Amino acid sequence: MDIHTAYAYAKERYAAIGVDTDAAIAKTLTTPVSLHCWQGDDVRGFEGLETGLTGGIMSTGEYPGRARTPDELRADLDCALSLIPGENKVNIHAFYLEAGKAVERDAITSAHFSNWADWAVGKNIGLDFNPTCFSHPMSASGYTLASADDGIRRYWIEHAKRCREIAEYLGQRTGKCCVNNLWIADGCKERPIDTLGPRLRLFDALNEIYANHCDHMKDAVESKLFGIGSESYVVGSHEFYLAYAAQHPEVLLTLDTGHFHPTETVSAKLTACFVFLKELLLHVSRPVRWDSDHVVTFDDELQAIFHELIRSDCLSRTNIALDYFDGSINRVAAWVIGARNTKKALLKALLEPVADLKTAENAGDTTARLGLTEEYKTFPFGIVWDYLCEKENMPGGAEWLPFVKDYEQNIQKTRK
Ligand code: RNT
Ligand code: ZN
Repeated sequence: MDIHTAYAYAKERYAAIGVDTDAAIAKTLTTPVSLHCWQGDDVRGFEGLETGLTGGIMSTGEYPGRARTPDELRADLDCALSLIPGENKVNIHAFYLEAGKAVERDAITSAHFSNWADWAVGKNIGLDFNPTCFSHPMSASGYTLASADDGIRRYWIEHAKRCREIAEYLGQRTGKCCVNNLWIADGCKERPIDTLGPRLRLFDALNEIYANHCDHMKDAVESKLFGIGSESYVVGSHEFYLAYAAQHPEVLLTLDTGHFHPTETVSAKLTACFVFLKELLLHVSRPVRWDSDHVVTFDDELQAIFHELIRSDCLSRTNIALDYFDGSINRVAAWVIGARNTKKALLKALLEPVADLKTAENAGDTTARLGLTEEYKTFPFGIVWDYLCEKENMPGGAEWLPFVKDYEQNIQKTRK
């Protein structure tokens, strides 16, 4: 059976429950998902420092073909983007600069990112940005923006200010608003005596960094429960940034799916945040027992997140970005798998007759609520996804895999 015949059937099944599959496809295609550049090189960046990855995060795996240069990384992103239907952005970190020489992080400028901007403009995609406050000698103490050392703190404040200027430049060049996300690893292996002081310093630093308004970028702050080496205390905790974002409406809160206690879920937090915050940034990731940053799979939590966003009509207030780093499989495939899964979860949530379910709920019909949501889970959603791919001239099903295998054979394996 060809995909058009199959789609006609699926469309009819969904129409019978009041769902417009064409509208769901259109919405999925126009909702951007931001691909994190750091999946392509195991979070190493292009500064050539000997520091290695620090900040309590870790990429594991020795799969061959890691991108070693900006051109290789962009070529890998080109390959991944050619296999991910719909609108996408690319998320870069400050240490992916191209300076041709060593530049201190408190001296970076938009000129160091003009190649990224040219590339994105050529592809008509948006860019997002992140200050890099780890993998650097000035972060070796475990503290950056919250450091008690004036020299260290000022260094990172200047870095963060420059990152906002770069994000503004990227937003201007691409014509698409650039989300500038701040995550710092500041924290401690053992419980400090003074846990308030660092938080007061971080609060002051943020107020200084965010003092002026920018038109083409928006800021976000990302909390964390713990990292390797910050098991007992993290300055930028969830409570800290939730309160900060509530008090500073221009600053978005970032929710990373790996940054909470293993029994807490981001899906359960979304609507509580939306009561107080106008926008969120999501770091879609997958924690396995800890903040392990595994490739995003089509699991219950991913689906629950998108159901929450659609059922509460908060999708337009959500910026969607991916955040994981797996060096144990083909790194281009890691992007493709995670991004396609994220878009599938969005599509599936859009294929639910939300208004009818709310009617049943409001009428107190909890039997129908459970019975119907369970039945809708096995509606022919896969056919709608395959049709979406076909419509966009993209491989449906697992047909993307041979493209990645070819790319691996011809390009990535030649990297020694
Ligand atoms: C780390 C945070 C952060 C990083 C990136 C590289 O725990 O999730 O978002 O993954 O900045
Ligand atoms: Zn994150």
